[in-house]
Amino acid sequence: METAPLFAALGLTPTLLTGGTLPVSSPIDGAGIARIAVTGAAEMPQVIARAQAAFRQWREVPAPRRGELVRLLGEELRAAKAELGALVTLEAGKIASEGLGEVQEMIDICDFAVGLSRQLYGLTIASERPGHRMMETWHPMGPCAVITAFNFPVAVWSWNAALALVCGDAVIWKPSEKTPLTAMATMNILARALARFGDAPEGLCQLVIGGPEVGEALVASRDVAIVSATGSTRMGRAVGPKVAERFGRAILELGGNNAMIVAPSADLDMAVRAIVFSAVGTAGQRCTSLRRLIAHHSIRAELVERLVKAYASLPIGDPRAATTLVGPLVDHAARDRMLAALEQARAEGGTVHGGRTVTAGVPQGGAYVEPALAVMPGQTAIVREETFAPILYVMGYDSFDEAIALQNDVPQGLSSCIFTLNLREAETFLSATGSDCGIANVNIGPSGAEIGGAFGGEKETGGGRESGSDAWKAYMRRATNTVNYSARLPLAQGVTFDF
Ligand code: UN1
Repeated sequence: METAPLFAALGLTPTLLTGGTLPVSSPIDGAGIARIAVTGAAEMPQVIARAQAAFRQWREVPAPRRGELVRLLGEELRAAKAELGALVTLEAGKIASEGLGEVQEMIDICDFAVGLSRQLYGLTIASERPGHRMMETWHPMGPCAVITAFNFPVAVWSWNAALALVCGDAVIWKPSEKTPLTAMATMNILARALARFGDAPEGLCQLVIGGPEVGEALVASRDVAIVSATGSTRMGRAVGPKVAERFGRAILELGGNNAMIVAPSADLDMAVRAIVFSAVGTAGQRCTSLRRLIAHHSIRAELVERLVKAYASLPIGDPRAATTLVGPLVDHAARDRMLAALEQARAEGGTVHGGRTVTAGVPQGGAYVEPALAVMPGQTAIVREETFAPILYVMGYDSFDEAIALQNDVPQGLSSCIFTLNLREAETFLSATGSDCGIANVNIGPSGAEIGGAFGGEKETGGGRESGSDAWKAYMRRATNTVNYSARLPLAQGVTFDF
């Protein structure tokens, strides 16, 4: 799709795209595509006050009616899927099918949230006192800040916003400075839904674009009840303690270092397909990307051979071309970090296949690389780090216990998987003594999760959960209610207090 009609279709007018101070470029060729205005730190108190005012109105709207807004958003996203997907490709460099997949993920969470808007259930609880009833009710919590990363520039906002909106919260979105255009386009799509909805409060969903000072204003404000932040562990270390200091609620989705164990019984054809998609897809720039392969010694050499062959056949290039499977890294700094990590892997005794810069047959100006396999002597220092690039470290194991120990012996705890046809291994991997991650899979890769499950992980991944299952509870406050419908006032725990 041509850039000018694409921008026009998404309401990105020349006025919005020029004259600002933030340069936006495409990873495809590094060329500048816009200069947009940023939100000043001085504007943040007003933004937050508007969100508070909107929240106070929105919390009184019945939840199923709030769901209607999200239903309309899902409809508008369906109508704009091709254009928004193409913009994700242009601005984040994802291949076309993954750009569209990201928008589909938005549509899916909208559908989920619409149903949820009639299911914000609390429990009733047996009281120990006669003539008493206990129950839980869930109430809107307050404005929710959503801080998102470049690699899922729109879907992660939607996981948070769709839930927050049905839960009765206002939303303030701070996208990555690398991907503001997809955020602006999403807000235009949301504006269509808001117009059809009719009477949503002004300021219900706001967008703020800018650097750390904008994020810091959200993190520091007592009027921002929830801060949902996706990004690096370093970012989370800055955000988490500040939100905790004011007893705000943080939902953190930080770094991953996701592994696959391949057991001797594994279906290797399936494992190879899963490995290549999860290690190479999105050019290794998903937080769920496969980064560590823990293969049984009896099959490791064969697996590496098959992977080296498969990697050599992968079309690398312009992500807009239908045949491309590996697009560019987000920028040249990301490529430098990848090359430095491979250098360190070699220094730590690794043998690297691939991993070279690609300049032939790709658009000039982009950061294109061959995906790399690094066969390591063990879980060395570099293997324990998350490098946001298509590097797959390969290690061997003898005993199943050793494989589990390797899987868990990293600081991060997002996603994990095992390929095995052995029931004992599969179930042990999923058990209390198995994977310590928030996501643990059998015979599928660690990435590409559906929205129906709770998404997030443990340890340095931050502990937050977004998206499906009961993740909505993080966007509401819980009240425990005890109602006495008797004519007496008994005390719990048998306490007497007669006077
Ligand atoms: C992310 O990389 O921040 O499971 C999110 C997946 C996608 C989401 C990734 N559904 O890979």
